[in-house]
Amino acid sequence: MARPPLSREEFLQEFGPTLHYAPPGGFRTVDDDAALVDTHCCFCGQQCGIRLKVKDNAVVGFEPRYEFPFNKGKLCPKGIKRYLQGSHPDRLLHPMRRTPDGYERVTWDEALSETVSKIREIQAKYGKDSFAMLSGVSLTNEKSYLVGKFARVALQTANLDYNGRLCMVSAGAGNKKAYGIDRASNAWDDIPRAKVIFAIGTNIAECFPITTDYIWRARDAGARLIYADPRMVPMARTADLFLPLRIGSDSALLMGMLHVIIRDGLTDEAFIQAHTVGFDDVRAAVSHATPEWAAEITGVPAEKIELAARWYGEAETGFILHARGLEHQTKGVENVMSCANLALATGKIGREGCGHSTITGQGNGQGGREHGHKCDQLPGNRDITNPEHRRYICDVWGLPEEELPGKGLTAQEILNAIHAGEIKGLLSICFNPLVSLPDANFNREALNKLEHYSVIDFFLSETAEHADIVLPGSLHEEDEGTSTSGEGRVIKINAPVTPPGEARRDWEILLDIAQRLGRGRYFQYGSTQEIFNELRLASRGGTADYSGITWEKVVNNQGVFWPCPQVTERGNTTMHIEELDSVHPGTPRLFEGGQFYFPDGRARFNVVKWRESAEVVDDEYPVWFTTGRVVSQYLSGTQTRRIGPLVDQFPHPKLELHPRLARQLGIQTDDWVTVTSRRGQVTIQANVVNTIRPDTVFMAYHWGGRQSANLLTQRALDPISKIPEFKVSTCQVRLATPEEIVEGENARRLSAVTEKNLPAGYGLNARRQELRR
Ligand SMILES: Nc1nc2c(c(=O)[nH]1)N[C@H]1C(S)=C(S)[C@@H](COP(=O)(O)OP(=O)(O)OC[C@H]3O[C@@H](n4cnc5c(=O)[nH]c(N)nc54)[C@H](O)[C@@H]3O)O[C@H]1N2
Ligand SMILES: Nc1nc2c(c(=O)[nH]1)N[C@H]1C(S)=C(S)[C@@H](COP(=O)(O)OP(=O)(O)OC[C@H]3O[C@@H](n4cnc5c(=O)[nH]c(N)nc54)[C@H](O)[C@@H]3O)O[C@H]1N2
Ligand code: SF4
Ligand SMILES: [Mo]
Repeated sequence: MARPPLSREEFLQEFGPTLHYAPPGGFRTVDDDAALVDTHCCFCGQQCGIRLKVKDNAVVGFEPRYEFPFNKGKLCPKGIKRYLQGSHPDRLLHPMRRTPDGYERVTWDEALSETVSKIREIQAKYGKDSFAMLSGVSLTNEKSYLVGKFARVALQTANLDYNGRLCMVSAGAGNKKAYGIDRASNAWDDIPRAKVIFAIGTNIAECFPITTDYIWRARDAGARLIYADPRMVPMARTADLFLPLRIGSDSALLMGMLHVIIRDGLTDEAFIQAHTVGFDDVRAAVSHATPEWAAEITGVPAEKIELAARWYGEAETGFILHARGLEHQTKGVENVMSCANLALATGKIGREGCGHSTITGQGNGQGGREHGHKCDQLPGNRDITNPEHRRYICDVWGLPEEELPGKGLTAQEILNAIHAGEIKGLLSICFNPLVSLPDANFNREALNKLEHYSVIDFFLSETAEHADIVLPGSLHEEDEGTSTSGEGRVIKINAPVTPPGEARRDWEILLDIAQRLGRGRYFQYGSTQEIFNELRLASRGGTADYSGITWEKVVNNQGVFWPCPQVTERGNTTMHIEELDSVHPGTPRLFEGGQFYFPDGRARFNVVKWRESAEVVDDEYPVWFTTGRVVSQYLSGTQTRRIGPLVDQFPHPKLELHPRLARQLGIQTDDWVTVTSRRGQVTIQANVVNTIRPDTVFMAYHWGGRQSANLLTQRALDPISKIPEFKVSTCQVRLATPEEIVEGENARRLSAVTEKNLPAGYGLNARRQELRR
């Protein structure tokens, strides 16, 4: 049913991606009387402070926001060009209904009536859980919380999950198992105080550019940098020690390091005794993991593993940083726990200059994983299967407990269930699964089987091309609320402009649907601040306690670090959220004094045993395949592939491979190559570089269609976190045939259209003008 009604060419002409270069009227003309509004970048989890220039209800530029302590005015290429997202010619400006040969403009009433009648029809026929919802954490805390409540209370489905399932869940599960709480252990201010920094599975310079500055400051103060990655990514090129490990071998490397630390007496016995549980089992589990054993598996020389262990173990203070490189694996949770074992064994946590942190990826990847739009979660990082937690949230919501659904399916499992015909309807907001989930051919088949699909977005993403009803939602700068940065700092997002045309704020769309589903009484909010106040109450007593945080406190303090419970001067908690302002200052550094978030206050060592990834190289697929990012593109690219200057920096995906492998295969830079896996194939140009292991190729994943890296990846999931194994699969590589090259060139041609090439008054540009009037 939900098949795209237009050809790729037609979609491109009508909905873009159009490369947008300058605000209407040009950049310079608007300088003088533009208003300046403090807010944050809409992209990654660093959530840099930015000052937007606003004129005539449009964002037309930016200035540095020096006062915000995290980035002190600095921005990366994406932050600098983010303003080109506003007033974009591809912006969806009115609701649409799919017809056999395209889309027709409909009123909000028609669009929402159809969505609601399809929800009712499908649920009556196949049961409540046959209608699923997918959400995303570019949304604010308020909207994340609202979606969690909306799906359970208005849609009444268990099947709600979010795009953080592809991102933060291995770290989340590992953090909870080791420390009892899921947050970066420290404010980033502790990084420059570390004497050794161990970065593993993260391309910091390209993905977290502002964190680079914190690491430089540590190095200026004499810190050593150890870097482990299958690619010599930009920051690794400057490291004191580089460990080019084979993809999927992280836990072996980390076990080898712990073995050396224990063997050489570099553990902190007093810390282990006083503040942890389970060390003996972990010690036993790594007794065989000699550096030679680890070298065999990882391909990193044993002497380097020894040196890394000694540098980390001997330093007075140290910080471990990782991101998706070791988390995007079927062993993601185990890899995170292995890092925690290192930090705990050496007592390098909970004090100045010491920490172990995942680097959160998505804009609100931290806050969005606390307030209940995960399939197994309720607000405050509560557990949807825990009777006490359910009771508390039902009290806050005024919902009879038997009406609260249980645990649902995770993101890829929802697509699997759609493919299997078990889920028939879908509502999505802020997620582009067709580009971002693994095994895109499979997911496309799944979307084609849906009986109904409604989408809330501001651009027509590749997934949205399959929608029956398109509901134009709001950009970051059009909806106010809070977000929680990768540090754990709750910050304020301001909305200097209102949605253009007939587009509406996301939360108002959800409220309208809830009302039409007859559940309006549970959603009586007049503003997002009212939603935040309910979130505070709902989070109270959970591990992610926001009850002591007010918007005012956030603004006055340049952010507040959770946990921040509501306590009065006398130390007691209050009965009602608005009653008293909390005196709690927030918690920039977790675990001070060795206090962890388990009932006995002790951290947990977790035994990890070495095992292989889901797919390993063989005669048929002899090359390791891995995926990730480039600095100028963001996620599935829906947003950044529309910003001209960012596309100019990196217009198309390329296959990174080492000269030795290239020589074997007869490939040179810019040759067209075909990469094949068990799932699919792509034809792109090669980029021969010295900075990657000779047994591995790398492809950035920000593109859709025939340029999508996820045509090749597999749907294997981590058994605990259910994160897909984006970082490890296998492939064949060869020179492309002439026919494949033609297809490859076609895919490029159809990936974007340049604004300048549009005929005057063409398409949405014209429609946009008309709506603005
Ligand atoms: N420019 C840019 N910045 C971003 C984003 C973006 O799309 N673009 N997205 C944001 C988001 S949501 C996220 S999640 C983060 C991601 O941030 P990162 O995780 O830092 O970025 P990735 O490129 O996904 O992968 C990191 C590294 O993992 C390495 N790697 C591959 N396989 C393995 C392995 O088996 N083991 C180890 N140890 N390393 C491996 C890759 O070589 C790569 O350098 O970035 C955030 N920032
Ligand atoms: N092969 C491979 N695949 C990967 C990864 C990888 O490293 N390799 N990384 C994974 C990771 S870490 C991540 S985080 C995912 C990300 O994957 P996705 O979450 O699917 O990517 P986004 O581009 O963020 O898609 C979000 C959609 O939401 C819309 N949107 C953004 N902000 C808002 C908003 O405020 N309101 C509304 N209504 N819509 C909004 C955007 O226009 C876009 O269409 O991709 C994953 N996929
Ligand atoms: S580092 Fe992240 S938050 Fe900062 S400007 Fe770049 S994309 Fe935006
Ligand atoms: Mo992510």
